[in-house]
Amino acid sequence: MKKVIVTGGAGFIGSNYVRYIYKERPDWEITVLDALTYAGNEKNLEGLDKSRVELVVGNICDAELVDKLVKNNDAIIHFAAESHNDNSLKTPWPFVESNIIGTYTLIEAARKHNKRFHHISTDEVYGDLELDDPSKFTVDTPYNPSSPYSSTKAGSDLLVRAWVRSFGLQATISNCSNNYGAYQHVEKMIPRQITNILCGDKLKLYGSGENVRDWIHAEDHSSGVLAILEKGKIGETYLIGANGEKSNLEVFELILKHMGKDQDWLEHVKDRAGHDMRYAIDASKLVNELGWSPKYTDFEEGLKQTIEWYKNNEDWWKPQKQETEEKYAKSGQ
Ligand code: NAD
Ligand code: TDX
Repeated sequence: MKKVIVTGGAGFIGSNYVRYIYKERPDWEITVLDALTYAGNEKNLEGLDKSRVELVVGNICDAELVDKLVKNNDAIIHFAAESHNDNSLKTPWPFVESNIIGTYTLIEAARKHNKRFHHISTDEVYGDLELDDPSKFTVDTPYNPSSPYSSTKAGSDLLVRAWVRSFGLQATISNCSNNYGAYQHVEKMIPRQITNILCGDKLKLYGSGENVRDWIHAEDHSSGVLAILEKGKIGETYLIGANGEKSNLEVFELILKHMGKDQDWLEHVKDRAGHDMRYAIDASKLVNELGWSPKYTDFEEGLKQTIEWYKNNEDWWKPQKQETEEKYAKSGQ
């Protein structure tokens, strides 16, 4: 493998992956295929040598463009998606289009040209767990998605599985838990709260805050994806997670602590419709079969670094902030 396409490589996790393989695989040529939606940002790829990383601004639903790119590369690592649950509850169609039709378009090209395909998915396809349930999601957990976002991701996973079985597509799938780190759009929970404080606004907690998310640093997601791409068994699904379960309230309290604010800065707002209670990943298959392990095992330390990044990169997030908050204000959140 020398020439790879990274779809969604100008987004949060996709650009982390591009920077990761740029460093770890110096002989690879990388083509980023990204539509630069509101969530994509060319600045996420700044500083990378253009002779090794080419940005093609285009849509994964554009079959002609996709066919041309896939034909000329060895592998496709597919991150591009509409990714935010709250948006999917307001306007579901872009999620159906990008997540389902976009994935269909890519796997048809990969099948035609017999190319290696890795599909990036989420733990949300499994639905949610009760707070007192001792179990975690495994690759055998039945699909039970709750939102338009997670149901379109589930649909895209099922397409990939069917293409493997019926057409022999050379594909693997990974389902990862909640990512955090630099370059995450301010619509998502952690950057929203950090940048709210930096703007003099309160933190906005949905409902009671007892919902649990299983946090992983984006760079650990990237190293997991590279391990699966290179060592994973064709047709298999791997779960990526770093044992980072925390209630939302716990995360909010850590943000308050490290930004020197008290509980008065915390505001309870309207809950999300259909809000999943708890996600938890059992990543033992990835750890035991492929020898992967996460580097960022101290969430509080990773969160402190993330807070510093947002403090130091106001130019990056400021242009997204007002529009994002206006959208939230309309829904009472
Ligand atoms: P993001 O919203 O930050 O980035 C998505 C990128 O995809 C953007 O650059 C956008 O321009 C691009 N894109 C969207 N639709 C496109 C289209 N039709 N054609 C071309 N490009 C398009 O998302 P993210 O948080 O980086 O998530 C990346 C992937 O990881 C998604 O597949 C998501 O489902 C998955 N995932 C995310 C998380 C998380 O915590 N954020 C966890 C598990 C899995
Ligand atoms: O302002 C907020 N206040 C709040 O309490 C926001 C934006 C969110 N929340 C809550 C909702 C969730 O319980 O925080 C939790 C995390 O919310 P998000 O950052 O929106 O993430 P989530 O819905 O859990 O989904 C994320 O992880 C799985 C990603 O956005 C998905 O792309 C990924 O598949």
